[in-house]
Amino acid sequence: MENLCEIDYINKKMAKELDKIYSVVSNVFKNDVSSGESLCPCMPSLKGRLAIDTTPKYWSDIRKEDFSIHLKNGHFWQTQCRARQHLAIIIPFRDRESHLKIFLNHIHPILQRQLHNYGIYVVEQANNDEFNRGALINIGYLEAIKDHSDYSCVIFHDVDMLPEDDRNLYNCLDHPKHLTVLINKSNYRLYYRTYFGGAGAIKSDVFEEINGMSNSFYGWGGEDDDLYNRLKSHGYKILRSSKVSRYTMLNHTEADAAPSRFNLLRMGTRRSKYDGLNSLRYKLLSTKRDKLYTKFRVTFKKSNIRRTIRYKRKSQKKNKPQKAKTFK
Ligand code: NGS
Repeated sequence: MENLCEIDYINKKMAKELDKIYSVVSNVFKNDVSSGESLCPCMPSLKGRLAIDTTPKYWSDIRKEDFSIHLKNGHFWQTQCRARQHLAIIIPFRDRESHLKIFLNHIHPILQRQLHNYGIYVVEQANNDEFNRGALINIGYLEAIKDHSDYSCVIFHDVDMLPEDDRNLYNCLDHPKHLTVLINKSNYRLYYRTYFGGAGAIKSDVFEEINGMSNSFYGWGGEDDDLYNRLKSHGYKILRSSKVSRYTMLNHTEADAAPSRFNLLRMGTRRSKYDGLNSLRYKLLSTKRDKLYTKFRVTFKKSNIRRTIRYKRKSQKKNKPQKAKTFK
């Protein structure tokens, strides 16, 4: 029996009702979190709407904050109660150190208040090709489970997205959950019905079942839509909280959209069996263990990924999905 919370802000009606009883419930649970053996409550004591601090930060100041005290390598283990889930938070990354500081300063206290066990993994693309968000998330997942095999929930998270409300629970349910539903940049409206970008939570076994994300999307756009299509084709629906899933997006220059993305999307679900976790070839250049995060610096070759895909397509019928390889 998994430790999933039945309560969540999944639909508007429920959110309304929960909002009404929120203050009462949080006070009740505040007194209930005492024994190290008891399961953490689904609705821990939370703050609700948060102030968003986007001012530039120094690493040394962040490390002095209260939330840093019990962090090691970006990992936090609950001591007050038994956490329901163990989250691997995966951040695809390149050249955004100022955002990373603001993000970590903001997210750590939220995850700790939500009573999770978690590890934060920053996955940095070292090769100079266009950014490949899907491959980085896949690599982050594979390296995270090597680090700790008991991660039950994968959270992929763009570094520029700051949650505005800590009742937006970072946990996995049976179906994948989209976290970044309402973003300031879009005037707090959902971009489109099938949007699954920004940040989301997928159970680890579901992420493996769909073979992770596609490794083929270089440059901006489409890889999140492809993930949505993969999940749909495996019979999953995307859950969204209303009202509390609000985000501030940090400013940055917009990348050029990749012209190839529509073609890749069209063939996406057919390709998914041999383009994903099982076709990754990458090299782990270094692992940095910081108090606030673990960073994997990785490189992969465009041609390698493409060649693997072509090869797999020819031999698809004969071969079962293979384990990911690192190249030397
Ligand atoms: C869609 C992109 C998604 C992207 C979304 C929001 O058009 O990858 O916009 O982008 N899909 C395609 O291009 C096929 S945002 O405005 O947040 O940068 O996530």
